[in-house]
Amino acid sequence: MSNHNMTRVAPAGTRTVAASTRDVAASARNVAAPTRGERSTARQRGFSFIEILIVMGIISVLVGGVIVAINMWVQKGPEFATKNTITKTKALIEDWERNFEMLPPSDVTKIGMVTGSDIKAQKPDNTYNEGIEAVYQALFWPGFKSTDFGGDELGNTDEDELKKAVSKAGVKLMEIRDAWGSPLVYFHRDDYGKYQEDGPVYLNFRGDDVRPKPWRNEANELYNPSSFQIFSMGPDGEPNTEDDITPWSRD
Ligand SMILES: [Ca+2]
Ligand SMILES: [Ca+2]
Ligand SMILES: [Ca+2]
Repeated sequence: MSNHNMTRVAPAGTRTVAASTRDVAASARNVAAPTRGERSTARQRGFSFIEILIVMGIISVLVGGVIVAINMWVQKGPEFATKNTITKTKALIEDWERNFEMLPPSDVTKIGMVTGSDIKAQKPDNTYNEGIEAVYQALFWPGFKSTDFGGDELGNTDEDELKKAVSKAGVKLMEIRDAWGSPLVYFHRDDYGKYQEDGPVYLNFRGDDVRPKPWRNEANELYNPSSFQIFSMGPDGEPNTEDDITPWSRD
């Protein structure tokens, strides 16, 4: 085909296209104009209803998910945090034992003797929370790797302090605590016997005196007889009850 032929054909095609576009536009006006309002109203109604259903469905799924998440956080959050703190502290105590070939004593005045250092802590002003206070001091003792605890993991329910710091733990006799604010309980194996009848005095998050005892199983056998026990008094702040959190299974 020559160029001449193409230029002659083109206007005819353009006219045809233009004509058919006019036809379509005209028929669109004829057909669409009277019914557009009705159709869009009907469509709006239909979509609104379906949209409401979909949105309600999405909202109920989201709300349900959020409620489940909040419930899990409220119920499991503190428990989870407490388990983590116990697991971490237990591992540090085990490292401490490997390092000094002794477990941390439950008496802060004995740490110097156990570690073979000349440092001797004075006798604390009170006997509250002494096991876990001694652990905290021991974990910062010279010769042991540095230890980190988050602010939420520490408390001082009995607000006591040493007159002079003996370690990087500082003067305050801090306790490693659970997520409800009670000190964790620590028993060196040597404590099991003496605390079987009368446990040491701990001050829980409510400010109540409680007397935790070494945990025993249903057969009345001590857990961890040759090492130590560390546990949380749980949400009720009462030791040796069902809600206590122990790093060993009590099933
Ligand atoms: Ca104390
Ligand atoms: Ca204290
Ligand atoms: Ca409890």
